[in-house]
Amino acid sequence: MQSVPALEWHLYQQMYLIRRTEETLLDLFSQGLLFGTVHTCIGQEAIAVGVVNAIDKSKDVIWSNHRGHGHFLAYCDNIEGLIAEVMGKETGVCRGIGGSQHLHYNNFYTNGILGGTVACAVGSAMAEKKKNSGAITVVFLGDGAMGEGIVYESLNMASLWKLPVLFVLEHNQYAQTTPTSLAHTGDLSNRPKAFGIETREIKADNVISVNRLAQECVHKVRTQQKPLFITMHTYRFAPHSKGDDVRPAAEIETAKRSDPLTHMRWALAQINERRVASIENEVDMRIIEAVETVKQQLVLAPEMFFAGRQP
Ligand SMILES: Cc1ncc(C[n+]2csc(CCOP(=O)(O)OP(=O)(O)O)c2C)c(N)n1
Ligand SMILES: [Mg+2]
Repeated sequence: MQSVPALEWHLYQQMYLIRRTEETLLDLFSQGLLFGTVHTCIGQEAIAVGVVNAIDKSKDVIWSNHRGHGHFLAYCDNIEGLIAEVMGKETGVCRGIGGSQHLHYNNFYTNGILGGTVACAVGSAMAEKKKNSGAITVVFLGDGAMGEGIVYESLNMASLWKLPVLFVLEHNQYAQTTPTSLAHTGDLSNRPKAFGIETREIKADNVISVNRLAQECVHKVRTQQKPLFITMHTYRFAPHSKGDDVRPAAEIETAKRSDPLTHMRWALAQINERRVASIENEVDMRIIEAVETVKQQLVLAPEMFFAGRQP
């Protein structure tokens, strides 16, 4: 039997875990068990998994955005902490106070203010450089965020001050319901070049290729101590958040033909179907158990929310 490198099994396991967790969150939302809204990265998992597995988790910093569950799970695998956080439970990774868009764990941060996180990433890259920690910063942003002026100020400073930042543009062709073509002129992937930043571009439908490119870029950013910008072409299969989807059904169906999860599953199953099934079964069980555990816990009461937070 042909052998598959351990890394590839791991990448598949993480993509499957992210997909199933996100589907579960949508389910919980429909049952009225989630607070706020939820933005899933269903269809875009190869980016989260490919990039996060290229960094040094012991020191590198990640800034993510409103669509950050996949980045978070690829970083720390904490299903229960995520589900509890989104369900407003005290056992959540931010004690139920942050919610879906404000996740923080070790060197991982998310925030829903488009573009704001890009400036934060440049700041953290500068701090790490001054500390000589050897850490790089990775920031994920969407094509919609490329309409924010602060992104361009950030690109300018990152280049001017030679900061080790890897910008990862998840170009899923839409900002909420607005197609890129109605919001931006020119080619988004070329814009960083105006600031002297090197760029790369990839169709993110194969996690192994994404991971290889990310490894090469992480190495370059770390050793050359300067920024790099990757545009990753992708597509989200689910609505922007919940129910806000006006994209043509045929377009979504066509995009699903490039589903990174289905493709990798097919390839791995040709080699070892039983192992694929066992990986999936284990993940399914972990998610079921996490949901059951979290459901039993108390929702954060208002007085707990504000406890210790008064001036
Ligand atoms: C500064 C700011 N303006 C508007 C919003 C509302 N908003 C949330 S997500 C979103 C669309 C984002 O599109 P994109 O950056 O392409 O990311 P995607 O949702 O496609 O992953 C908008 C407009 C926001 N969060 N922050
Ligand atoms: Mg987008």
